[in-house]
Amino acid sequence: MRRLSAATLGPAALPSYDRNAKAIGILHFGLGAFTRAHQAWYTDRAMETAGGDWMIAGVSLRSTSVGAQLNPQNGLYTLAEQASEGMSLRIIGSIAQVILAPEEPDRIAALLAAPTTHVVTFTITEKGYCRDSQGGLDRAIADDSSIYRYLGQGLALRREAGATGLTLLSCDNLADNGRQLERLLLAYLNARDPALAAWTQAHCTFPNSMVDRIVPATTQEGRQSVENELGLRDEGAVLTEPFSQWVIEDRFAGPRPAWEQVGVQIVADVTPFETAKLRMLNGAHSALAYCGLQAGHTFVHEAMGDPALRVLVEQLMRQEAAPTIEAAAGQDLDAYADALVQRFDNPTLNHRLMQIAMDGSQKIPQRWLATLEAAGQQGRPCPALLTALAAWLRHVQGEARLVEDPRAPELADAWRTHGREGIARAMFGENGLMGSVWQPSDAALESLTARL
Ligand code: CS2
Repeated sequence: MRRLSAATLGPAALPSYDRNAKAIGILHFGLGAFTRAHQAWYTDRAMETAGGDWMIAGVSLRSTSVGAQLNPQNGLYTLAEQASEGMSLRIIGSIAQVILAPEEPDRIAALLAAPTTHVVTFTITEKGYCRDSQGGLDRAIADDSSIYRYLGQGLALRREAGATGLTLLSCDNLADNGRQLERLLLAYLNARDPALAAWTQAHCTFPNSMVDRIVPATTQEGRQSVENELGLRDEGAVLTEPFSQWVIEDRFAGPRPAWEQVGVQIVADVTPFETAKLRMLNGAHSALAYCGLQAGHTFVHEAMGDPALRVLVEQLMRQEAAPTIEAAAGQDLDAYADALVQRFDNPTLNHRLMQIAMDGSQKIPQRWLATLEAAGQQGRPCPALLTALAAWLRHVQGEARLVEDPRAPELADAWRTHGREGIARAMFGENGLMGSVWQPSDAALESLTARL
């Protein structure tokens, strides 16, 4: 089968804008499947609708596979939306090229300094921010090969060139993601070049944003089904659900794509959307992952088909998480929970629980612990969340090869040292390994221990 590329794709299927005539306006760090189904899709449609020089240069921080998938295809790939009624395809043209960071740091710095670059976006996952358990910058990790190093080099060059500031837009599932990026980057720069930190603070902005689209890792089977429809081999194909949402705080340092014309909400305050998404969608996802795997399920929709887990997820979203969220005007949390149940039920996505179970230590503070803390302050117990937390603790106690988590060795050690009776306190009590987001009562710790 011939490979998808600008040459093999018929003109009718190519994006309507002239890709070669457009400059790169966005540098993206962490070009995985999610970006291809989300930010790149919005930007593709924004260029089609309103024009502008908003091609994306995607940086792959470690993996060589994304470049191997997309560069031979001139950055083109298929986005397939899957619903029970079938699959619909769109060719996305907004990615110009993929750069492998360790091989071409100077190219990244040059793009960060280029006057045509205005926006830098990030999907580097929770652990990519190199936070310690108290949320501060973990310098030992950050010094090594983190985004901060690349940003530091690029911003220094940009300041020298006298260019305008950049919008640095985090698209990761962290509470207050923009402010966290700002705080961590400034901590990194301040330790090396305080004048550059001051320049960055004065000229760059860090909007908060909420991103949402369920994007399972692409499988061979998925690629094959796209190939069958497209008539071309597409190594970069991504399959996703029809739903998508992007809410961005209106805090840009300079020009940006006309994202608002293609469904992006640009708002004064992202917090209620971000909190609802993290505590309800992601919170439910992580509960399904650990409880579902332990009940022998493989996919999200299978776990949702398990009556006991369905009740657990409903309870977690509606009775435990929702009451901790101050909804924005017009935001209906009950309807949101209804829609989430439907999305989780999608039988065509085959979203693996194992994919969600990864990096739990980085995810559960904003997904569960913040809810537990807020509910605790309101005097409400959270039995569903405690059940989920117990499932996570059992998960990290389990076979090491199944636990993908940057803190896995530390967590396994804690189990060895403290055992079943002491693990809850060692993790969540005063000076616990998981930091201070949740300050549990003795009763909550006992209730958690009883579930182990
Ligand atoms: C998931 C998310 O893997 C995970 O941890 O909870 O990637 C989730 O699918 C997205 O945030 C949905 O927008």
